Amino acid sequence: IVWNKDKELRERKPLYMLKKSLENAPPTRDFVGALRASYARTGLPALIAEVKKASPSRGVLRENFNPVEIAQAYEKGGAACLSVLTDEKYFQGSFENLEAIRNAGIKCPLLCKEFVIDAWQIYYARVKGADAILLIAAILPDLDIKYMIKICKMFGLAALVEVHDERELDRVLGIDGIELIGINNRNLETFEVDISNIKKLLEGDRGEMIRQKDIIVVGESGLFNPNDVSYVQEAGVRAVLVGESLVKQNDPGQGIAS
Ligand code: IGP
Repeated sequence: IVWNKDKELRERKPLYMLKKSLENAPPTRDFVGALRASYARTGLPALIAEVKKASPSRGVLRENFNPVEIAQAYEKGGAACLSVLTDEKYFQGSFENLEAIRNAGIKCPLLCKEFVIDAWQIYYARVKGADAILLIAAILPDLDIKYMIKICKMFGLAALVEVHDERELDRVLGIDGIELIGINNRNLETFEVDISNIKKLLEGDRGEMIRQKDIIVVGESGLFNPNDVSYVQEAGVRAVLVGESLVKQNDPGQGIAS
């Protein structure tokens, strides 16, 4: 897969045109704080519940897909934060979904789940009501990650920096100011999912360094039941990102307790 963003980037407004919208954007909410508070309260990994219609590996996950209803169900069910897919090509998401969820008065902070390759996308996510954005180490050089983290700080946005292997994790651990690291169990090239990936990456010195820096690790993908969640918690995870297993339930909020 090539994470092709040509269409969006071609249609983008220049930054100076976004400036007015930026002034009117809703205030950001504390994404990292919400994760910490939930973990402190429950002693269980904080849940980031994902509003996801489809994926390249699984196809359409839910037929009657109403993003606002799903977000409301997640909030009611006890999610700490939400993740909203905005990529259209592979996930059938949209920035309109993000905006609609933000405007529906959802209090959970929102992660904009996008393949960010250009700083413009961060400004745009902010305009559409995001409280956090995703930065994928596999598609961004270190310099871009550093630069984008600065932009996020300027806006009060959190950055979830995603890694899949040791090499990416080591790169990211060398960058200052990172508060959230996502470890993806899914290989974005082969789509294979292996939840022991988190354990492998957090063993030894890397796990120690993460604890010292008080970075929150988010366990991402392929988590389906309480056993999976305890397994990654034991490995050192303080938050989890769950999409498929929740979105497929009749009532997506009901799934959270179980
Ligand atoms: C959710 P799952 O297996 O619970 O539906 O996974 C989330 O981790 C996954 O959607 C994801 C993702 C990504 C999607 C993780 N990293 C990067 C798009 C881009």
